[in-house]
Amino acid sequence: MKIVLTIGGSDPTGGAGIQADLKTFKSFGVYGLSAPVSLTAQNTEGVAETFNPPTGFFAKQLDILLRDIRPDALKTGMLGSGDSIKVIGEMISLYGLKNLVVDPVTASSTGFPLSENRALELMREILFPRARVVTPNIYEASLFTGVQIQDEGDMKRAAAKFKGLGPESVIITGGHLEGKAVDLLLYEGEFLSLQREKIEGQYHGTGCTYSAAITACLALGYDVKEAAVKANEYVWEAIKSALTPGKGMKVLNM
Ligand code: PXL
Repeated sequence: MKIVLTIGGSDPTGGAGIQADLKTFKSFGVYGLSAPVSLTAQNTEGVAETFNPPTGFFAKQLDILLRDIRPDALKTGMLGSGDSIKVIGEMISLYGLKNLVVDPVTASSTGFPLSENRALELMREILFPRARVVTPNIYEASLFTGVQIQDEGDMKRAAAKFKGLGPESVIITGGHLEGKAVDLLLYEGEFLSLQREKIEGQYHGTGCTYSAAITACLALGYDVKEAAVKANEYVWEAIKSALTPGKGMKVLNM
């Protein structure tokens, strides 16, 4: 069985973060490892507080794990502090990890900040150049490229600029676009746009689930284009049958 690692935040609702990633890995038939780098106190109405355990302990978690098990692919999500990113960079080099998917999480769906500013700088410096794929949503893509995104043309411009930050390929997820939902892939110099009818509503954890699906597919040996198609399909189906377990946002059914 292929093995996949997620490094990210813990979300007690199970809708986002490493919990959502593990469920997605299970759906794709890969074995999931998880290293929580940050803890959140949240429910479906929003994030109340976050706590980053000491960086030394995070480093220990990864080192002890990777000494024993080698993942076929890995993803990063919410990283909280900049120091954790330095650790991830070191571990990737030390253990020669391949198939890195970076979901450049900056804030929760309700706008609560999930990464300090220094972390954004270090994502740029350390993670993007090592990534096989980056999977920003339109807000994250705007933040890292300076391109305001309103339509598919803007997404293409932002993807081209993001490619300049070093990743092998870029997928901008466009579930938050007005009108229609478009995922825009820039892979081997070509754009591919995956369009869906927009399903209205606030869904928690779509970005985490999408990037986890991409990671699982890379571990399974699909190329980035095939992975994008499969992840788009998976998230679409999970949104269509979303659940409302609490008083706030819906969560994906998986
Ligand atoms: O969707 C981004 C995200 C990632 N990771 C964790 C989260 C959230 C959003 O709330 O809680 C742990």
